[in-house]
Amino acid sequence: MYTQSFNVPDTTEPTGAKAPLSLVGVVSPLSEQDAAAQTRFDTKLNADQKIEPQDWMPEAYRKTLVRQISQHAHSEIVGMLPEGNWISRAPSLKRKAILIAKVQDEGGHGLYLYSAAETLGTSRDQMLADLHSGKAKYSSIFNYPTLTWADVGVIGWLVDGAAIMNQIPLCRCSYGPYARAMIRVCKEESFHQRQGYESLLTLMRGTAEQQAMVQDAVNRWWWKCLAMFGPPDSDSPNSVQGMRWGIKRISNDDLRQKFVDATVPQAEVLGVRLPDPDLKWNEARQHYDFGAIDWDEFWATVNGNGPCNKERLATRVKAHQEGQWVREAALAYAHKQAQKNSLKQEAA
Ligand code: BYC
Repeated sequence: MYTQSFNVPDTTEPTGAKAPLSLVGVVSPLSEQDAAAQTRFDTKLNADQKIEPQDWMPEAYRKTLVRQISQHAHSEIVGMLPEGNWISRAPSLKRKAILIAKVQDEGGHGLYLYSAAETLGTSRDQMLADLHSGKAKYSSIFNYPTLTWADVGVIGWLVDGAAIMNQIPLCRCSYGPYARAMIRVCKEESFHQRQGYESLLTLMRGTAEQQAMVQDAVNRWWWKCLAMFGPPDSDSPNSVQGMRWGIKRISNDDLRQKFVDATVPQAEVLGVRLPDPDLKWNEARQHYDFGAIDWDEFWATVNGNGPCNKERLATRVKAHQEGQWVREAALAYAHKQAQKNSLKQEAA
């Protein structure tokens, strides 16, 4: 997918920062040229051009991208689990087909993102090992249980809605492979959000019990979705540098506000109440004011102590172990094909 990562770099580019692993050893580092390389990097960023895998980049920029993209990839594949739980219990064939397709899309997003992270010189094995050992983070939102069918609709409407709000600016991220992966991810997420909303509209046109089920799900997910955007800007250690590098384009608090402003009218159409007594339109700010988020709960969840953290990780590790034979079979097949091809070439 990201074949540009295999381009041979310009040998005059110094490697003050590490080159992708596949290129290490090809270029001799010339430290006196580091400043010139940094200037070229800065010039590209200032001109809003993309940094590509073969370009020189500061080591901290590479590390930040590996951190964010791998966390994002992990969120996609762990995000398959809460919804996957409902595939066998979807209320109709149509809903089951939609849910299977959505969960499969999330797996695909994980694959694009792992591929994008690999262009930075890390390996998929390393990223997965970090996820499985609990060293790597993934989105807090996937550590809560999906108790009823309405949760599946609410995840589509609110969780995917929050995800899109955060991910659209990432299509303009300064790192080319990440930005390009996000364009496709956002198109699919937008479909996911609409299907969630449509499923909730159907429930809201149903019985009083179905309506109460939707309201209960909204009550449980609303605050978790607001926290999903990350800590307040004043407590966000990575934001300033991330924004300077053009990785992050809009701050955590500004995205959260955009999400609230966009969601309130959707809730009105749906006929649900957002569970916040402080939620009200502020004429002076031209935005909705909203209440305080429970950051202690957020950090407890991020640090492994949410209601489903252990269950999610155990399921991921089990799925990985059970897939070992598939990976081995694919490698054995690739090896056989390579041998066949080289025999053919020798004979020709
Ligand atoms: N959960 O300085 P900050 C999806 C961490 S996929 C856990 O603001 P940054 C979907 C943060 O990593 C959704 N941890 O960081 C999938 C940092 O820790 P480290 C995932 C969080 O990077 C399937 C620390 O808190 N989306 O929606 O500038 C089905 C300080 O934060 C969270 C992405 O990953 C959190 N919610 O900003 C349905 C998008 N928030 O790494 C839906 C890409 C913060 O220093 N990522 N932390 O140890 C981003 O845009 C940014 O990384 C974040 C955080 C806005 C998440």
